[in-house]
Amino acid sequence: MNSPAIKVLVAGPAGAGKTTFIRTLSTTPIIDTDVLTDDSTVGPSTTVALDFGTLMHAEATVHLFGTPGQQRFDFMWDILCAGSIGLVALVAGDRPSDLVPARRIIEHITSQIPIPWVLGVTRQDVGEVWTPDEVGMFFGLPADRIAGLDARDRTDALRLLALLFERIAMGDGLGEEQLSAAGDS
Ligand SMILES: Nc1nc2c(ncn2[C@@H]2O[C@H](COP(=O)(O)OP(=O)(O)OP(=O)(O)O)[C@@H](O)[C@H]2O)c(=O)[nH]1
Ligand SMILES: [Mg+2]
Repeated sequence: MNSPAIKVLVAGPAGAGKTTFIRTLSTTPIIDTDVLTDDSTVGPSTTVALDFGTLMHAEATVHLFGTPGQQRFDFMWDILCAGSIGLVALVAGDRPSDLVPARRIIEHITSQIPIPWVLGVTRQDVGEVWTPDEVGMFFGLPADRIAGLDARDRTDALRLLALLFERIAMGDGLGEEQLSAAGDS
């Protein structure tokens, strides 16, 4: 018998590391829809539709769906969030200007589907970055819902995913109300 599949969404601003995170975690070749870009704020490539990867967690197959970060593809967020049981939101720790857009994306998704979510602060391996604690303060998030990571590092990525599974196991239905309580700066 096939193991049950669960769907986890990975979202965040362009260049946050979503495709990288899925590539790092997936034990099957990922499907990505990246195209080359010369937009220096993003990366060498940007996702135009979705990313898809899989891994096993406990007895379940986890389907990781990555969203495009660019606002012009935001119609994909609603399509991709259907049926998800949790959200990994990512934001680059060296891009403080992405914090507000990241919050908007989380609000958008959790208002469509009130799923548990955790936040990963990527690029912890580069020099000047905001720490998870600092970003946690901005979002009003407790330490057990946020982690710093290098999205290319499997141990880091698994640690963040484990935080999400803890929230899911706790039956968290938390969402936008928690965010909106977190100071609307
Ligand atoms: N050093 C470092 N580089 C990272 C990290 N995460 C992602 N990158 C790099 O940052 C660039 C952008 O990463 P992507 O995974 O494509 O970002 P994305 O969130 O999928 O971006 P969009 O598809 O445009 O929304 C790539 O060159 C990655 O290798 C990280 O934690 N550390
Ligand atoms: Mg991408």
